[in-house]
Amino acid sequence: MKEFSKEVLDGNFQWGVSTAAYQTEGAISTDDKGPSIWDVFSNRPGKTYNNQNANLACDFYHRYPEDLQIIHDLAIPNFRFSVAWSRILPQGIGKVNQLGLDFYDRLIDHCLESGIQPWVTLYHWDLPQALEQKGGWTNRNIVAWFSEFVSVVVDRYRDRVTNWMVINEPMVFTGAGYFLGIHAPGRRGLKNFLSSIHHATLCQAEGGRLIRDLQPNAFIGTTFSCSPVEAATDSERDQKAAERVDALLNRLFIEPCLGLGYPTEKFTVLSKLEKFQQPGDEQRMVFDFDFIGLQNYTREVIRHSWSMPYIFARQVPPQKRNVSTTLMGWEVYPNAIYQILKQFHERYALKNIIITENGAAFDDKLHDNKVSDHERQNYLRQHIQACLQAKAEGIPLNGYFVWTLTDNFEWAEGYHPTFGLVHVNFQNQQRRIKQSGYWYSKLIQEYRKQAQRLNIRV
Ligand code: IFM
Repeated sequence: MKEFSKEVLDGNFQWGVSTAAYQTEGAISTDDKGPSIWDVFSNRPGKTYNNQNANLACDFYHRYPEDLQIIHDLAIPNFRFSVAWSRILPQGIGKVNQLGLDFYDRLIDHCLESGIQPWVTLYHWDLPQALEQKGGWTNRNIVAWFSEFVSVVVDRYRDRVTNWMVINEPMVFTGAGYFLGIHAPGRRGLKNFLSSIHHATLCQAEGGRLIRDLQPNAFIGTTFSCSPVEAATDSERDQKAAERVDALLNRLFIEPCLGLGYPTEKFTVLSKLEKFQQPGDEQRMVFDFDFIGLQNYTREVIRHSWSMPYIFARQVPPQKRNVSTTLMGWEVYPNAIYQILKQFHERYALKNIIITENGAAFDDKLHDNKVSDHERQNYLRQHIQACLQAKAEGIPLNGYFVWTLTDNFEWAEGYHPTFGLVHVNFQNQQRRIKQSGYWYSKLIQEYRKQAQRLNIRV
């Protein structure tokens, strides 16, 4: 991508890279950190790939200066990371851990000293275990617990952090953690799922309101995982199945926050959410975010299936469609990110969208101390092109963040799917910038240069 068209050059476009606390920090009990649900889950036998855990992960807790140096050297201007709730409130509520606050002070200060803007996610799936013992996301008191956490964090860092994201991918942590039981805390069943959905929806909006009150100039967003959903055939049954999956994956969390309520008409099981709703909740679920973070990796092809309870739909796996896939088994389909941007734009007329995650896991090859990862570079190039195409067509896309900086702990999949722009040798924690990292850096520089040439402020 050497030349960018005038329509996409925008001096305020935010290029960045994303990470999350549990996937990188390690130091799970250092400096009085309390256990999180992921510390407990990944240390139980049989829960993750090869029983791997993130007790050490990338040791970001100690090595953040080195990682920030890499971001700085690659001239990536924005860094998204999350705050580990149980580092700051080891029991989830109550006593604040000064050492935990100090860590994020050091991290944020170091970002700013290095010319890197911090983008902070408040909740990226690592609930304090002490709160899980009280019911976790299934307990409505989570709204008060989460509010306490948000207030402590925002109050502490509002003088240095402007960009906040309230919750990361609520559909994934409620679906995988409270319905399928394949993520922490490993709960299953419709009741756990629906209650956690409703409470996450309330927290999403309440978190936004709290930040707004504490920091009127904050730039507040929240993030959603999303994929365009296609029916495998034209049959009415497959079309309806695809609509149910779309309601679940792409509509469930954004619509209540826009004041549209839950998308029950397309997926009637969701009407059971009423059971957890109290008078006034419709209004409590609404918040006018400054931006919506979309996180896309692939598309879904869906057919009707009687064997899947409630949803009566099943994915047609990419492996059966003879298409290329990543190490996660996800189809490589760059048009997906364009389609999903268009879908969100056409449905909701959002004022500001940022791609807060996009990236791919491939089997990287290390030769002569170099990591040549052409597949990732191609993947990123095609996806960025698709994003810029959407922007050129008038979709208010104002940023793009690669998932992720360093190879890290990919939840239940452990360390084998490597998504990083930077390779990590997990034996000795040595970092090596991959080809894709250098390529991404060049792309950002080229974009900025061209924007400057047009006298667009950068
Ligand atoms: O690693 C995850 C991240 O934590 C949330 N979004 C998707 C990524 C890749 O699976």
